[in-house]
Amino acid sequence: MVEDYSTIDSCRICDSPSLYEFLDLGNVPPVNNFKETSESKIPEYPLEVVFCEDCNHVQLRNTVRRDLLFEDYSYFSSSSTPLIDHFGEYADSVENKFLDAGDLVVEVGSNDGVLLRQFSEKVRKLGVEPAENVAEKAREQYDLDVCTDFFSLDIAKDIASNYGFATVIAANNVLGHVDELHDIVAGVDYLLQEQGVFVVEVPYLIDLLNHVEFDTIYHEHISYFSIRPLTELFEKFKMEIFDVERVDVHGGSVRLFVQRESGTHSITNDVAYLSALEKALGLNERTVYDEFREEVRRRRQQLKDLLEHLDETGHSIVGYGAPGKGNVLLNYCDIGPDLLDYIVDTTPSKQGTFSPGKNIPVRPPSEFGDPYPDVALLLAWNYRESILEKEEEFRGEGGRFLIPAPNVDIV
Ligand code: DWN
Repeated sequence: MVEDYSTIDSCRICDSPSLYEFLDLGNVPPVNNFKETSESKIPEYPLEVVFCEDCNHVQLRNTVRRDLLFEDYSYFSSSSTPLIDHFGEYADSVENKFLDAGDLVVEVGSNDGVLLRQFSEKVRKLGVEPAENVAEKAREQYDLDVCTDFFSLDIAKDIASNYGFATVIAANNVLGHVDELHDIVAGVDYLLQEQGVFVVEVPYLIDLLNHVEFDTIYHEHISYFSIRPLTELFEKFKMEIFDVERVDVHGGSVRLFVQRESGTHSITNDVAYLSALEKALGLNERTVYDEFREEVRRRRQQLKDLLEHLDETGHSIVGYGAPGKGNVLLNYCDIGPDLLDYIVDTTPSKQGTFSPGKNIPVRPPSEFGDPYPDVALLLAWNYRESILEKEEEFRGEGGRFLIPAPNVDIV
């Protein structure tokens, strides 16, 4: 029988056996496996986080089989308007910096085409997306060329023979989802032109730790990146990070620009600044991770106490947004249908389903104001500004958002 998950005994980047476990979030269901009925049970898997004492890479101890997580995927990037704007800026910036007419840009993990469709028609575009249901949306709605598969060295060879070599390869919120990091970078190394650029956007470990973003830790996210271990990973392929930008998306991310060591882009100071910041904050020592664990436990107690008090004092409470991370928060903090009447979400494929683990019904946004609840737990806290603006009437009528991160708050 094929096991649902495997367990590492060495670091995915440097192969060191010195892995220090600092956080255990218990057994959690795959957070994007929304269910058709409240009765259907889905398996839960351990969620333990380890820190490599040699290259400092933070990663999950267990790897859930990727077909269980990504084959029929419920996450569509374009369901979040702020993300459409974010990737519009990204496409403009990358095209202006690195692409000429006729160049090939390949996106690994292209989802529903939220980025690719925003490059101009002057460049050739190819998506690689393993979830057929999501890839189909990119093809049908935006006429994009998408290869339905998990990117790898073998896929890179197929692409090179059919489309040529890429001037830019992009991978956004993807590298963290990959168990075989060396194989995906080997694929990039093969497919990238000699002077090509690999653009990688990933949530940033410093923001995760500083804002106690424990809910972003789940089985899809195998790795939690910082500059130092990524530098070591790319060095193995004679590649280097030559620039980095911090971007305000998904709780705080970094956008890395990577070239071959023979590349002509000069290395900016920002790469060294962030490496120095990581060392100054102690990301190379156990203490910061032990402190994070204690902060997570404190956050769990704060949220549970506040929600139970609001419930006991007669307040109606719903969840706002059904992000994957929301299901980590609900399961780890034991927040169920006794506290939340329902969750609203803009993603059609999530509406009418039940949240994995806690079986809270997910409904369309139209039900939010019919009637308004007293309190909305903002599970999609990373879109705080746009959601508070959108729900001005709710707040004007006395409704309040309970914000779980970066600090517990009511606004
Ligand atoms: O890596 C990943 C991150 C980047 O995106 C994937 N593994 C899965 C996904 O994680 P997530 O589900 O936590 O992502 P979001 O983008 O924070 O999800 C937001 C959810 O909230 C979506 O389901 C859409 C919904 N939403 C809403 O209902 N009303 C979003 C906005 C902006 C809204 O106004």
